Amino acid sequence: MTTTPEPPTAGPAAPDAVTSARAASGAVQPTTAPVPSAGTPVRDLPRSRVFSGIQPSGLPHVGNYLGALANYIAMQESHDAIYCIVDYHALTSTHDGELIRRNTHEMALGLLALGLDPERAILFRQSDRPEHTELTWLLSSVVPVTWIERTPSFKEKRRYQPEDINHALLTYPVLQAADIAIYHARYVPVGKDQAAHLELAREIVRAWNARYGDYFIEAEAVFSDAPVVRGTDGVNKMSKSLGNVIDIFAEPDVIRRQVMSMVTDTQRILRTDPGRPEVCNVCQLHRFFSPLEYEAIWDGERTARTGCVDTKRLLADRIIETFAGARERRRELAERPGYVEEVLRAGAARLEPMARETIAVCHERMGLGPVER
Ligand code: AQP
Repeated sequence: MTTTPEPPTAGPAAPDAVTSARAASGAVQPTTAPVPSAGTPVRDLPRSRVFSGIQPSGLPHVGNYLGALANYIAMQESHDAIYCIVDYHALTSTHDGELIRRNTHEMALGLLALGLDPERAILFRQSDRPEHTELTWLLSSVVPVTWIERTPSFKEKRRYQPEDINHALLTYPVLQAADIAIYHARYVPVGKDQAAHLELAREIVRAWNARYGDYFIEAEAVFSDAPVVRGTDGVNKMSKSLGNVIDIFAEPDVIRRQVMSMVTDTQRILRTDPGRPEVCNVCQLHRFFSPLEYEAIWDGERTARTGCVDTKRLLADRIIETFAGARERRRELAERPGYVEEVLRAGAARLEPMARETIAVCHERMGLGPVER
């Protein structure tokens, strides 16, 4: 068995300052109000590469932000960070080309507005680096079909889109493994819903390494303090496809409406009934959007001094205030023609040498034709 070579480096190094998610988020969002204290403190993680991808399936919501994006932004300060708009993945559910194009643009704009800094992190569009699909094929040759048939997301999609169980949907986790492996990333900031995929990605590279010699890193998931954010229904994961989201970039009155529709503690029927902040999703979100006073808010609920409507109004104000700067920045960036496209293309160009090198090593080990480096 051969030893693992040092992975090639990506773009300029991030600054040395290693900070907590909260501090880093605040530091890179000069135009925003205080940012929620979501995010795993990353100061103890050794400096190495981070990769994560987000689907261009609409605008980011509070679940995406607290579960993953806050950590994207924090980790760009302390790691070599690579973030990707995964448009190849979106093809598994969206078959409208114009929509994918528009959503890719919108998602990139959103990430940049939230504080993702192209000087510190690489942001790119997955389909601009077609080596991802080649590596998917190469990895798929070591993946037993039973591994991917049992992934929870595949079973879920079978339920939610039974009329469209396409082959790409089945292969999705192998593409995800390739996305991470191609850049030799060690950490992957994601929400808990991605835990099974991450575990599978580790198994896939382990199987490849066992057959062809150690090369790929088994990447670790990094979860935030809010690994599963529940939606406005109070039960399910906040999710665009379930329509239970609180948007980040919507107009304030839309955000207010979404928050006011939230299901709270279902056992609190009368205004005078004591509430249970531990189960109330509105109270839980106050932990992140009212970090300095959530205990007082919870106390008000427990003693029925405050009603659910007041607590929701306050949460809506806090969410609107938290993202006001990002909303403004998004408007400014949207007025710069070509800016987003420029960032995405430059990101993909910086990654080309690393992606080609990985494919070249795989070709050598797997007995395929030589690849020009
Ligand atoms: N509710 C959530 N709580 C915590 N983390 C979440 N993430 C998504 N929803 C939550 C994390 O956000 C990142 C991007 O996710 P994605 O690209 O898979 O986005 P998504 O799954 O498209 O988000 P939705 O709203 O759930 O979309 P649909 O309904 O289309 O599937 C990931 O790291 C994810 O874990």
